[in-house]
Amino acid sequence: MNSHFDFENILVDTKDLSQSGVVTITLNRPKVLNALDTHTLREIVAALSGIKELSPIVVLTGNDKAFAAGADIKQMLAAKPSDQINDDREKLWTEFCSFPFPIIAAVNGFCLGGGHELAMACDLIIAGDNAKFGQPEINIGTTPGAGGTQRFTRTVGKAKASYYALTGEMFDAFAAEKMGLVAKVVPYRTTVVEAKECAKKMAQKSPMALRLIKEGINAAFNTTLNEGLKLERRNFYLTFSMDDQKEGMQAFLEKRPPQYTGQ
Ligand code: DAK
Repeated sequence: MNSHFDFENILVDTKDLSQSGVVTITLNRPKVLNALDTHTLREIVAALSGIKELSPIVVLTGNDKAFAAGADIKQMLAAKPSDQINDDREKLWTEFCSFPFPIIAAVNGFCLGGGHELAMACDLIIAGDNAKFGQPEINIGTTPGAGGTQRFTRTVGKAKASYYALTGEMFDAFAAEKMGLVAKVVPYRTTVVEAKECAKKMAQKSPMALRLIKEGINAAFNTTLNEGLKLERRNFYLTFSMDDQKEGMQAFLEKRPPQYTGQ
């Protein structure tokens, strides 16, 4: 493996990249339930930046006990507002969210606070049946800071987001599925396998089309309906300048699998 993929707090597995177009990033701070300190976020963003040119589909996961139990409370305890403002976490979150290709969160165990926010910042969540979600910041005298009042509310609606963010109660994978927060619940031993299968399916599609769809879906969170529809239409028109659109439609008519080049 290339040396720039050697990190302290994450494992980056690129062995499936050339065959199936999938990279797996595993959060690896098991002693603190994968608490997300700034260094870990920096490593995730560096890993994404290192693979971006290869148009990969990314699976982001943790271990059986925790996807991530939130931002690192030890790191935050003594912080002043100025430390928070000057910290580059905000920039790192923005960079994470602007990764152009799909990121699938494969979530087992605790997925709390910043961990939940990180999973929601992915394109979709596949949850193991042992997953526990929540925004417990209220239990430690603070508030969510990376989407726990925003993405969460837009995804599950005001009543559920208010209930969970204001009580700090956790909810399980099946409740999360019912609320539309997770795409699928699977036996926890198979979560990463299922996420990789889903990633492999995506990796067979046109990377540019995937990118445009991701952009469109994210726009549904950020813009008015009319603005979003305009962007969607422009992206649709744009595909007609792509070899991949010609190839996809040609292959359909010739009853053969398409061979996309990403052009
Ligand atoms: N940070 C640091 N250490 C943590 C941790 C965390 N979030 N969560 C767990 N740990 C550590 C524990 O301190 C313990 O360490 P030792 O005592 O062994 O040294 C070890 O992990 C195992 O945890 P427990 O002994 O507590 O394990 P249990 O199974 O008994 O309980 C638990 C598991 C997940 C229920 C519990 O650990 C827990 O409640 N953890 C804290 C969850 C939490 O409050 N998370 C929210 C943190 S605040 C922002 C971006 C993001 C954020 C804010 C701003 N910007 C971009 C501005 C996010 C904020 C947050 O996430």
